[in-house]
Parts: sequence; C-alpha cells; structure tokens
Amino acid sequence: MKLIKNIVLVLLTSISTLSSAQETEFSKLLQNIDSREKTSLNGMWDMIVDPLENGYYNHRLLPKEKGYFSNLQMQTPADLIEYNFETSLQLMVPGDWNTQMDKLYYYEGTVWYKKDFNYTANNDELTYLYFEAVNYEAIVYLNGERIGSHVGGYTPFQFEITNKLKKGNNFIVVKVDNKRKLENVPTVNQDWWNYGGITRSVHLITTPKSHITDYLIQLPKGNTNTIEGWVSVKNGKDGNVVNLSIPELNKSVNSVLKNGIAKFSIKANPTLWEPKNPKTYKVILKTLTNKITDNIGFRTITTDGSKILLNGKKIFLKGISIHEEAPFKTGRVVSKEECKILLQWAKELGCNFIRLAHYPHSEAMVKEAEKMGFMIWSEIPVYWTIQFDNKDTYANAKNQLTEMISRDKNRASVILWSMANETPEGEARLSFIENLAKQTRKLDNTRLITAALDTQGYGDDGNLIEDPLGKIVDVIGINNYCGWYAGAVETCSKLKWASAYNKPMIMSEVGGGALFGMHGKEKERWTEEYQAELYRTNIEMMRNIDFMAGLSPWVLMDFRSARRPLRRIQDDFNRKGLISEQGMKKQAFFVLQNYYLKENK
Ligand code: GCB
Repeated sequence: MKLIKNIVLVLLTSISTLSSAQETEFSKLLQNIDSREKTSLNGMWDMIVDPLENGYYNHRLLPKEKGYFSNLQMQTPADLIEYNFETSLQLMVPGDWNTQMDKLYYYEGTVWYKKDFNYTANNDELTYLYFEAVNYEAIVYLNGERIGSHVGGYTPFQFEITNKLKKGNNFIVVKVDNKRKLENVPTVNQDWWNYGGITRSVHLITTPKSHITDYLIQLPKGNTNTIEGWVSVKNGKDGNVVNLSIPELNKSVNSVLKNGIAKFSIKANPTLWEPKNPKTYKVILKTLTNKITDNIGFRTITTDGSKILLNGKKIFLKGISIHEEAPFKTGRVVSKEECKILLQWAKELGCNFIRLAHYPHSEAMVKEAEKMGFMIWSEIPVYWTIQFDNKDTYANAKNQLTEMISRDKNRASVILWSMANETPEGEARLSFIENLAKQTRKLDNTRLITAALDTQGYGDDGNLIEDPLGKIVDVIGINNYCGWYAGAVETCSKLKWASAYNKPMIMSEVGGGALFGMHGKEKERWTEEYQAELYRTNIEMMRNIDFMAGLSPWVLMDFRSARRPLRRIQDDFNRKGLISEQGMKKQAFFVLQNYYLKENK
C-alpha cells in the first residue's frame, strides 16, 4: 500500500509540558459544541413563577414527590392540580426573565421552565442535554425524573440522557433559582444585575457511542515550533487510532488511545496568532466513528519582569472592560450579533484587549473576539467579600473556574485567567485564591494568572502595590478610581505608583460616571465633560507608570445594576460606560480612543 506522505504513527510515552493528570482534571464537558450534531431547544418555554418554591416543597418544607417537575395534567374535571404549564405564560430561551416581563424586573427566586420536544434517539448514538448557562442554580428533570443539578450562573453543564429519553414526545422541566446567598459565588452584593433564567442556549447533542469528548491542542509554554496536545475519547479502546490533521500546515498525525487519551506532539512552525493577524488553523480530529473540527490559533504568552510578551515580543494591552449586557435593549447578551456589536465598539476604540468582567462570558463572545484579534482576560465571579473560609464556597469557585478553563482552553485569545476581583486582604482570602491559582496552573500552565486588586485609598506619596496576592499572580490587576471614589480629578495626573513586585501591572479598572447627553463644567459630576476630564488626567497618570503593561478602563457600555438607584441619572444603570446602553458614545470614548490610536505604545 502506498505510504501516505506526512502520516506518521507516533507512540508517545511522555509529553514534555503536559502533566499526565491534566486531562482528567477538566470538567468532562463536550469540547466545541459548534462542531457537534445538535438540535436546538431554544425558543419559547412555558414558565411558572414560584417565589415560595411551592412546586418543590410541601407545607412541611419537605421535598415533594410530585412537584411541578411532574408536569401533571388534569385527567377528570374533579382533579385538583394547582398549576398548569400548558396554560402558563412563556419566556424566551435564551434570555433573562427580568427584561422579558415587567413584573419580573426585580424578581429573585425560583422560576420553573418547561419545554416539550419530539425526539427519538438513534440506537447507536448517545444524546446529551447541554446548557450553555443558567443563572444561578438549576435542577433539571426529564420526563418527570430528576437528572441532575448545577450551581453557577455563567458556565456550561451537560447530562447524558440517552437512556432516559422516550421515543417521540419528551419534556424537560428546569427549576431555576437566582436567589442571592452569602455563601455563593458571587455573594449577595454585586454591582451588576442578577439576571435570572436560562440565559444562554440549550441543545440536544448527539454523538456516536464512541466519541471525542475533550481535547487540548496548543503550543507549550514559550515554545513556538511544537504543537502539543491530547484528545480524550469516550468508549474508545486502548490502541484505537486518533488522527489529528492541520491541512494548511500539511500535517496529519496518528496517535493511539491509552486509557481513553491520545497524545500528540508535532513539529510545526505555524504563523502565530496576534491581534494584528489573528490567524487560526483548521484542526481536524478523527477517530473511526467521530470527527471534530476546530479553528485554533497558536501563540505564546509570557512575562519578563514588568513586560507582557506575546510570541516573545513586548505588547501593551490597550483594553476595555465589558459586561455581558446587551446593547440597545439591555438584559443579558443572547446572540452572537450582540457580542459582535460590543466587540466592534471595542475595535473602534482602538483596543487589542478586552477584560470580560466579572464572570465567564458566552463561548460565542470568546470565539468572536478571537476572530477579531482581541486578547482576553477571563474571570470567575470571586467578587468582593465572598466566604473565603467556607469549604463549599471554595468548591463552588473551583468548579466555576474549572468549567471556564475547560470550555475555553483552546482559544488563543485568552491570555489571562483572573481568579478574583477586589477581594479584601486576609489569610483565608489568600489561601483561597492561592488554591485557585494552583488549580489553574494544574489545568493550564501556558497562560498567565491575574487578579484585580482593590486600591482605592492612597497616601500623599501615592500608592504602593504590596497586597500579598501579588506574590501569587503573574500579572497584577489594579482597580483604581482616582477622580471618582477618591481624589479630585485634577490630582490624578500627579498620582504616583510603585510596586513591591517586579511583575507586569494592568490598570484593570479606572473610570467615572456620566449620563450621555448631560453637559456642564468639568467639575460637575455626571456630565460628559467630567468623565472626559477624568480620563485625561488618569491617562496622564498611567503614562508615568513604567511597570504598566496595559489597561482595561471601566467600562465599555452602561450596564444595569441595582446598586445605582439615583433617579434621572442612573435609573438602575452604572453610568461608567463610554457608551450609553442606547449605543451613544460619550466624550470620554474619544479621549481614550485618541490615546489608543494616536499613542504609539
Ligand atoms: C469596581 C468593581 C466593579 C464596579 C465598579 C464601580 O471596582 O470592580 O464591578 O462596577 O467598581 O463602578 O464602582
């Protein structure tokens, strides 16, 4: 038989930088659902609002055997059933409930969702029910039977439901609860809207019985001529061949499964991904029964003293922070189109970097950003004062972190994993975040770790960065609001910074509020002039910080927050956006744009 050029069978016993335990630490989520056979369960879902959790508990507060999840129907006119999904109101999925119904605007609690669907599984396939995100806690039932639950509002989860499906008509019920709790991540106070609901898409995903579940394909740390990785296969046998090909690089390599994993190491010199040329390669993974295609970019991200190096070269991160708030209509972002609008604004501003605050944004956001050439800071909602001494809180944070990294680990755009935002100094907090950082490094030693520190107060001599968290992270994030929460606007340009660490610093937040269309003197709060002047003096300050490696001012667009009640100005919006929720650019937008586009950093 003719030997096919470039196809080599490699039996790899050890791979340099991938720890052997690494792949088992991930969340077991199906990687890259865009490349899978899917049936969408999006659309209108029936719903029942249940503030007393009456559909779950009886009058003794014990779980009911036949709660709303049973979806009971009256059989005779004499039957007593005090709910009926069939005649209920409906909500759009994906979507938050707060902006879909006036009376749910401030609602926090349980809403039951129900969806009927007609589906008959194929005998030699597996079916997964996959939720891209539900805020906050979801208990999921299929045909009246509980199939599992999930905690955490911004990461995906799945259940394999093959044997629980009926031929033809099936129904799913989800109990969604977004009640804030002290022990949760985030905790009870947060400066963004607690949008409840099935906020991202829901899919049925069909795979062959033996299929690729997960994979990691990338350059090892600091090395640009080897593409390394692993592919995990469910129901595969030791010795089964897995093929990885990158046609544009003329590579096609086989490896064999051992304990469900095939490992790869390929010598190659790909064109490296970077903001000016966000090159990705089509990567095809094949087993005998399954084929997955992805577009993967290759790049390295490292530090050298206070510099951040992309592909070995110093890069200054010209960024902006973004909340996942939908432009023009507000509410949670639900579509790729909405992501693109936000990203287009960041492009117009002159950014090469975005901070996706304060929780993992949708996979669509990360993928679109990658195509457009943005480097990304991605974070979990370890925000303010969560319960650092609570083991369950830690387990929850760790799980959200693991799900975030599992989902986005193949994205070249993600350069920074952020562990926390503005957490108060203390021992419990330090070990909490240190443990998260350890977990992150175990999962992914190729990216940088950061956290946004709270540095609001400063002395006469300026600000010294000495938070012990600085030891743990690779890059220090600083949130500072000179001219807004502390210090007069005109003093900011003179504010001095020093750091106890020889590490890069990103000014991860800086900014102030303005109501679009409100004008006045530079000293009048809430005017566009005030905000613009604040940006001018803060930019002046930042120019003088030699260990600064970038910035992501707060924030691209006004976003809803229940902490912002000032009538006629805030009206439940944090007004620190450079753009209003209606898409109107404030003066400060152009100040920052001028800095990014005209200054050759
Ligand atoms: C911060 C927080 C951010 C808030 C912002 C503000 O420091 O990290 O979540 O929205 O300040 O506007 O006060």
